[in-house]
Amino acid sequence: MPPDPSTETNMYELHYSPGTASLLPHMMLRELGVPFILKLVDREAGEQAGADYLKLNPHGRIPVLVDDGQALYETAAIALHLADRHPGLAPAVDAPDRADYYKWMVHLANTTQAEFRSWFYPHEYIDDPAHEASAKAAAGKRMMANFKVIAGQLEGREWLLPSGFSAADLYLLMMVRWGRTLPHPARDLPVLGAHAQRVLNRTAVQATFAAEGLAAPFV
Ligand SMILES: N[C@@H](CCC(=O)N[C@@H](CS)C(=O)NCC(=O)O)C(=O)O
Repeated sequence: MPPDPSTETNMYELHYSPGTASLLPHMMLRELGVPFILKLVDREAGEQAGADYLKLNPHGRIPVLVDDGQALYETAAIALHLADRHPGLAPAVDAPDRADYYKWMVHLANTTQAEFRSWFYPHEYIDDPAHEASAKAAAGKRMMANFKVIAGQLEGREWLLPSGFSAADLYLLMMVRWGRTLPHPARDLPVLGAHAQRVLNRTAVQATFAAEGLAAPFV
């Protein structure tokens, strides 16, 4: 549980919406055990496009992390920042795994998560609405191919990095969770299903899902 806000100063403020990309920084904050406040962005009411939220993120997207008055957006940037500020979720800068850690964080952000934008919001990628179903189908195929490659890389390992659990595993869980909506759900690749379960077994992850009111099946 986050500490009592009334007793803390300079606390992180995470602007979130349940199950969205804010899930990664939310899980990280709980894993790291640092104080934070959650601020719900009401997507039903379009709050992410409202004047107040646009002051935090002019792109109108979730999440935003406010750190000591500075608003930071982009999920991966927030994740890298938190992992740098607090030990426990990333290899040290000079550790052998550090380059691999960058690779995973950037791949999951720049390819896997970015592809999901085209799966969940296909209309943004086409001019003619008649092509929406086709754009979505193509996105689904790219996603499933991406997950197959990731599963191959994870084969025989407990976590993405040889040195152990990291923020990249939390990122992958969020991707596999979103991938439950694909024609072939990501969790059905046995390596990914087993990895997701290992991450879901973590106390901080369970606390995050409970706090966001996310119901089973989680992936
Ligand atoms: N690249 C951005 C993408 C964030 C993003 O697409 N967030 C979605 C929720 S998962 C969102 O805010 N959707 C609402 C909208 O686009 O209006 C990031 O990683 O922070």
